[in-house]
Amino acid sequence: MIDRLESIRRTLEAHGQAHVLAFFDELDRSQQEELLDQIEQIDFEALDELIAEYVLRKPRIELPGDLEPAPDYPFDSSDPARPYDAKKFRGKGEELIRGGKVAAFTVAGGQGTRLGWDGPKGTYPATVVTGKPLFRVFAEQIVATQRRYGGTIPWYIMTSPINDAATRAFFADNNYFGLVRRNIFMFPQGVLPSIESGTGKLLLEHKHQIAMNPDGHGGSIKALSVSGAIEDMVGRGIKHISYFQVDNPLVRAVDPLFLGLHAEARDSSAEISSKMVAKAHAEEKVGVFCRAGKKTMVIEYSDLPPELARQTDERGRLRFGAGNIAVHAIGVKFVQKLTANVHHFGLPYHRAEKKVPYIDVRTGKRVEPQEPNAVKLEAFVFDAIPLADGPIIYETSRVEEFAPIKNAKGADSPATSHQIQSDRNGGWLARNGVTVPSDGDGHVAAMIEISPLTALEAEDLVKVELPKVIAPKQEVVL
Ligand code: UD2
Repeated sequence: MIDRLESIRRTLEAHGQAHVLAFFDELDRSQQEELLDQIEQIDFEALDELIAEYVLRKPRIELPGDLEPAPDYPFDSSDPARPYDAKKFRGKGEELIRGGKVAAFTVAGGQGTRLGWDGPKGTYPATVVTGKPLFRVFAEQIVATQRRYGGTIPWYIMTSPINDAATRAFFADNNYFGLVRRNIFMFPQGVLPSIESGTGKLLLEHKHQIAMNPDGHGGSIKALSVSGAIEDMVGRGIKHISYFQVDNPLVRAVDPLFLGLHAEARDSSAEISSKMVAKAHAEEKVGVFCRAGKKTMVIEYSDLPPELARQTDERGRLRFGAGNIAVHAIGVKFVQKLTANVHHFGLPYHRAEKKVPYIDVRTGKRVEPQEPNAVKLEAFVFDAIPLADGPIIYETSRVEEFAPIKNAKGADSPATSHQIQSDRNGGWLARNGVTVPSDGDGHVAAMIEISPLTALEAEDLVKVELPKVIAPKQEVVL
């Protein structure tokens, strides 16, 4: 222990971080071990570079001068702007699913602080009437898709060290939602220390613990590799990964048309493809797909100058209006390419200034900062797009597929998500001849929930016994 402590102390001193041992002598044996283990996990050489590049200075986001909107495959495949054979591509996607070539992948490592939910976000009760948790909604989609096409869709779930145990327990308590246990592969993402702004110092969250944060959903690329998930996929013959975030109960977890376009479209390298929806308004907080020269990229909402965000085209639509809903199809080979050199993981980091509580090393007292005091570094998965040869973008319909739950109140809250879920489900019923009440603003005035086990899309309701009329405010579960 003494030798180990001395060697760690020397490393810390060499990097100006020895203060994290300030309370070492007060700790009990297991806490001392925990702290030393944590310190040994940190790559201080790499951290010094990150601190110099992202914490002690703010890297300026240089927007390319030749920024243009990125082209996409429109939702309406007969749109004269870019017609395509949707039936053919859907068939290709179905073949891939049937042949066991597709895996589902949920990134569920985020901290969910904005929602104020004390537990992994995937355990949040998301549906309109029965309050089904997000994880169950995705599981039911996977079960239903497997039933329809045959073939197995293994499900990979990225957790974080903070919510990994709770996520595993939730799945076990729920009997894996009817899925086969060995087809679910969970792994925690990486973490990085949260760094004090201005000083570049590590912060102690507790006397025996350094403050750390998950390394962003972009960390999923590296985590897929180091966790062995990619190796597992290769062993199963998986070629494509259907990537989605844990916060969207309307996401089409495995979409045959999108996967078919990704794998087979002429301009797609099948490396990474993305879904987009038209932005609801100029200020909506989603990144937008852009192109500069030959590169396609997402410019995050906070980096897009307001004058560009507000520009309109000749049809009066937002020019930079292709909103990123964080749904991607990713080639297994592409992940292998990006992670071939584990020491040089290619995605850049983004800095976010946050309030991080810490123990003051001079007084030993806990400080709850009122203003942001620290920088958290995160990688974003969409930064992989410019690294791909032929990334494509496919437009989907907002009401069909995008109802995220991010905040407790206001935009992207349970209330807005419930309304969109009822709107989508009411639309499906109306298309099948049911009279559905409307509130006069174009929204459905009832609470309608449809399980993926009943229908994955509107057409599936043809075989279901449906009510003729739904009354205003009625609760319907199908
Ligand atoms: C993200 C996108 C935004 C838009 C929006 C659509 C970024 C930076 N912005 O906004 O452009 O596409 O989603 O809904 O991505 N996560 C992890 N590990 C982490 C961090 C996040 O697994 O370390 C997961 C998290 O559990 C969630 C998702 O990534 O499923 C979204 O993360 P977020 O809440 O940080 O991104 P958000 O909503 O600001």
